[in-house]
Formats: sequence, C-alpha cells, structure tokens
Amino acid sequence: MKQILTISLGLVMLSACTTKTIHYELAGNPIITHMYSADPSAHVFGDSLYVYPSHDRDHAMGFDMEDYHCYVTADMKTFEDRGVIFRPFEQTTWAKKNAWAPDCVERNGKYYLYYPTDVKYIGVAVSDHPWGPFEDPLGHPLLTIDSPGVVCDRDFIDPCVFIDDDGQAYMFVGQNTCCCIKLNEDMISYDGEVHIIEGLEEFFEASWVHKYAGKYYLSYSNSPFTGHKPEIAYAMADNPLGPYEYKGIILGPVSSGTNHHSIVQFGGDWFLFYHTGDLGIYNHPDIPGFESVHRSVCVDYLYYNEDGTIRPVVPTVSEEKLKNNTAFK
Ligand code: FUB
Repeated sequence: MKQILTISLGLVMLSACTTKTIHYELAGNPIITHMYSADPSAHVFGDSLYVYPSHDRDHAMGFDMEDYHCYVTADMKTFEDRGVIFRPFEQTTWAKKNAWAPDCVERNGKYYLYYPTDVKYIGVAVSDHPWGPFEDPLGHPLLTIDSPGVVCDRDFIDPCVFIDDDGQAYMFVGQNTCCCIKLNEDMISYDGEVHIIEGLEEFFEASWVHKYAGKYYLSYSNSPFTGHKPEIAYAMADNPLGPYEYKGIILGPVSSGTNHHSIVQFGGDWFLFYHTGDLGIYNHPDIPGFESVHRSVCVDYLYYNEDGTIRPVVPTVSEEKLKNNTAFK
C-alpha cells in the first residue's frame, strides 16, 4: 500500500476565530495526537480537505463531548487544527449534553455543521467559513427523535449529509434504523418526509453516503449486539434513497469498541477516515476502557475493485506517533 503521510514536527501558532490554530505535519496513524478525537467526517471544500471529528474530552468518563474542532489539509502531509468551531451547549438554548458525531457540508458559499445532542436532537449551525465561527440559525433542532416519521428505538444520532450531483441534499441519521430526509435548498429545513432506508444488514449507527462511478454507497457501523464487535459495513444502490444491496465489510473491529468512519476522494486518491483506541491504550493500558472514550482519528487509503466493490481496509498504526503523542495522560 502506498505510503500515506510523511512526518515531521512542530507546532506553529496561527490566528483563528475562536481558539488557536495548531499546524503540524502528518505521518502515520493516529493523525491527531495532541488531543483525543473521534467520528471523523471528511469533505473536500475548494482545494483542501477538511475533517470534522467529535472531541473526546481529557477527563471523559463516557461520551460526554462538548465541542467541535475543524482540521484542514491541502496535501495530506501537513495538517492544521483550526481550534474549536462550535460549542452547542454555549451557543444554543436547547442542546444540553452529548455533542457526538458531526458532519459539515458546503452549499452556495455557506457551511452547514450538522450535529447530534442529547441523543435525541439533530441541530444545524451555519458559517461563512469551513472553520467557523458557526451559529445556530434556527433556535431549535432541525430534526428530533419525535419528529413525524422518524423511526428510532435507541439514540437518535450521527447525521451525515450527502449532496447529489443534481443538487439535492440528503441527511442520513439514526441508530438501529437508518432514517433519511431531503433537505431544502436553504439546508436548514426539509420537505417534511422521513424515508426509511432498506437493504442494510445489521445497521447500527454512523451512516456515511458517497458516490462512485454512478453508484451510491451507504457505509455504516454494524451492530455490537449481534455477537461480534462493530465493523464498518456497506451497501450499494442506484438511488440515494435505495433500495440498497448489502456488499460486505470495509473495516473490521477497531480497538476503541465503537467504529465510525467517512470516505472521501482527494487529489485523485480515496481515503477512509476512522477512529481507533490505540492512543488511549498506549497512554493508559492501566485503565480498563480508557480507549473507548479516548479515541483518535486515523486515515488509510481505500481502493475499489473493478466491479465497484470496496476492498477491505487494514488499519495501520505508527509506533512513533504513539510515542510522541501529547494528548492527555
Ligand atoms: O462518539 C460518540 C458516539 O460513538 C458516536 O456518535 C457513535 O457513532 C460512536 O462512535
């Protein structure tokens, strides 16, 4: 496999809208080692690739995350942490806890950050820049577990937004059942209908939709309640709303317990972003479960077979990156 990222060092302080920007170079996994991070959503805006992870807090006892950072790279070699871009509990009146896996898309020069809170709300925040500052335009969630048509018997989390070539935007969301809404042109409202996605095997959470060679790919974490640890599985369809046909596993179980990913094309290559608990285990092998809530974002190349199916990705890890990490210990 192609060598992904070359390393070197350093920290350069740049200005940022809300907090300091940290600039450093990459090489090997995890790609974020100065803090804990999870649930990476990667998108290309202009000539750069942006990653929006959730943030596992230093003293986390559970998934009690509270803010979002934005990371950016122009070359998959150097990387910048643009600092905190949104704090739902401070910047909305209604979000109170559990700022989990976000996603961010661009439309007409504005950036829309979709995020779950309280395991029942999906909010949207808007900015003129990918790195924020983001603001709550609605004053209430965009969608909730109680919205008409939503099917959810567990946590209503993990929004992912896909904009098709015809301009229609879709938000896939949910746990145990994959719900989908068609967003309106304004990206902060939808047409009122909730579609239930069919054809996914053992769907649990962390949906992600991308398009390749005219086909739609819905990848997701399968269920930890069916006798195995969660894997990233995928299905393919001719339409964003399906029906989907199950195709198999992209990524096996990782060391964090939860499995969450995104797939993006950048500079002619395809990448799988995901998280592991390797850094958490390295820093605290003495604390059982530390790695489950102190995760780290990773990236590896992703390849397709000639028939359009995806080759399983084998996660990589760099001992150097683990050794030199500056995350909470
Ligand atoms: O990070 C909190 C939750 O863990 C996410 O929302 C899930 O996808 C899982 O990764």
